[in-house]
Amino acid sequence: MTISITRAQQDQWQQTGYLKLPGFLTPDETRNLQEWVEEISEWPASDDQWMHHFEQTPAGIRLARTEYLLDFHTGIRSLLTTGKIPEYAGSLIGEPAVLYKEKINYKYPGGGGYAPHQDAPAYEFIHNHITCSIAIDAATPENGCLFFAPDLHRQGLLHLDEHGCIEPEFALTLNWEPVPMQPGDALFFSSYAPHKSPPNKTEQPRRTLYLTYNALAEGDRREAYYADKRRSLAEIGQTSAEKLQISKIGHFNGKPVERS
Ligand SMILES: O=C(O)CCC(=O)C(=O)O
Repeated sequence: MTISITRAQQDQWQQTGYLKLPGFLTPDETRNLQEWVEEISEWPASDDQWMHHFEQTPAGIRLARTEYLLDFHTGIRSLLTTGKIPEYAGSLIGEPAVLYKEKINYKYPGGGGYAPHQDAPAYEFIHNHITCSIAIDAATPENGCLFFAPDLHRQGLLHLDEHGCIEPEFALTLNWEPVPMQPGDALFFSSYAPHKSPPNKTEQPRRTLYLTYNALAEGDRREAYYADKRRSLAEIGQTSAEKLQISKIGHFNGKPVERS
């Protein structure tokens, strides 16, 4: 299959740094993905296979994120590494793309939001990368959909704070636009596109799949990325109890799990 991006889609991508494609997955593909995410969310915690990250919500300890899924789910592996998702990613990058990382953010009721940030500082092994997010549940401003500040993705890294996020004062000056999604919609965005999301203030989950691809010319760096991330989180986890660290940048505003 060869993907062709329309002129209008290219223009929007170039102009804003993100591109929403409604109905990107078929209803069958969407249903399959919803079932797979349900299955994955029931996997037990593991130290050396998939990576579950938990947060404290008003309803108790809930999953905030699961990542490193590829080797443990054949359906997910095929969806992420063959067909339209990597093809679209390659078309937008402008050359063949390879998966760099994959994660599900669950954002269950009461789940934390994300401070204004660009993804690029968290992805140290590559330069040319984009993310495809796919809605598992409807995403709205109330349950924590993404907000973007358009037209800034060609400016490299913006003013960053000590957590690797966009300086809060500077973030307040930006023009943030919500990007609501329906299940099966895709949203591609540049790793330099400033984005943020509020907490989930509703009683329903807002689960989203995030897939990051890099130009194959930069190599397949996924295993190196995850080895480094596991090492780094193990070190941080031992020294910080105040901030819940689920990434190499401190963008997640979820509450650390309260241990009794
Ligand atoms: O899932 C969200 O609400 C935001 C996710 C995000 O920006 C990230 O994981 O870097």
